[in-house]
Amino acid sequence: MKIVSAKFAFSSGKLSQIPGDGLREFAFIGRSNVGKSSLINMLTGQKGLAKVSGTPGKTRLINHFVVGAGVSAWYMVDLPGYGYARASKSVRAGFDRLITDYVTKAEKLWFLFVLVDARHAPQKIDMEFMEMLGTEGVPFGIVFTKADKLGTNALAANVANYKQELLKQWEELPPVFVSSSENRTGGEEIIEFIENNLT
Ligand SMILES: Nc1nc2c(ncn2[C@@H]2O[C@H](COP(=O)(O)OP(=O)(O)O)[C@@H](O)[C@H]2O)c(=O)[nH]1
Ligand SMILES: [Mg+2]
Repeated sequence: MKIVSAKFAFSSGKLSQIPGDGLREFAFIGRSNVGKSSLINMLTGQKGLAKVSGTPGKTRLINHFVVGAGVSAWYMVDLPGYGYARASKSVRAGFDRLITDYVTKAEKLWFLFVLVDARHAPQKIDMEFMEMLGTEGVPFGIVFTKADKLGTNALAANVANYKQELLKQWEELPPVFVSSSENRTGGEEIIEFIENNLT
């Protein structure tokens, strides 16, 4: 399946600004610069849909993009990056209020893709974030981004190592995807996964 139509719908600075129109939301999150906007652009086949930026973490908005039309439409949601400035300790696990509000309270959040850079060993902040998702019962998967930056063997080794680390904390592995926006790979599996979760 290919996404045939995707367009910007609205930006929200607060959870209450998100209109409750009943469409399912598939959201993307990760550290700033992990390649979130690039992935959204690749998935939708629109280069300029989400802004790809060299100066991360400036806007703290949730951006909704509507995919398709009518009853089968759904939202692709671009969440602000985490980890560029830790929020106050009072906020759950130290994550930004907008992010925790969205992931814990958005009624139509159907699935959350957590992006991690394929080159790195598991980072504390990502582990903490996934732990919070587990505690809150948010369904999520992991997307290893920038796969083009590694050779085949190094990529496989990193992904295997990451899974091993996860299994120290989790009984079961979440769905795992590997992508490169540079080489335009891995998108089909993500879209197919979403498709399978629409009905
Ligand atoms: N080599 C490579 N670079 C990427 C890839 N995805 C994103 N980038 C680069 O990483 C930087 C941050 O990307 P962006 O999509 O803005 O990340 P975001 O902050 O998570 O939205 C940009 O310079 C992108 O060109 C990828 O798959 N491969
Ligand atoms: Mg971005």
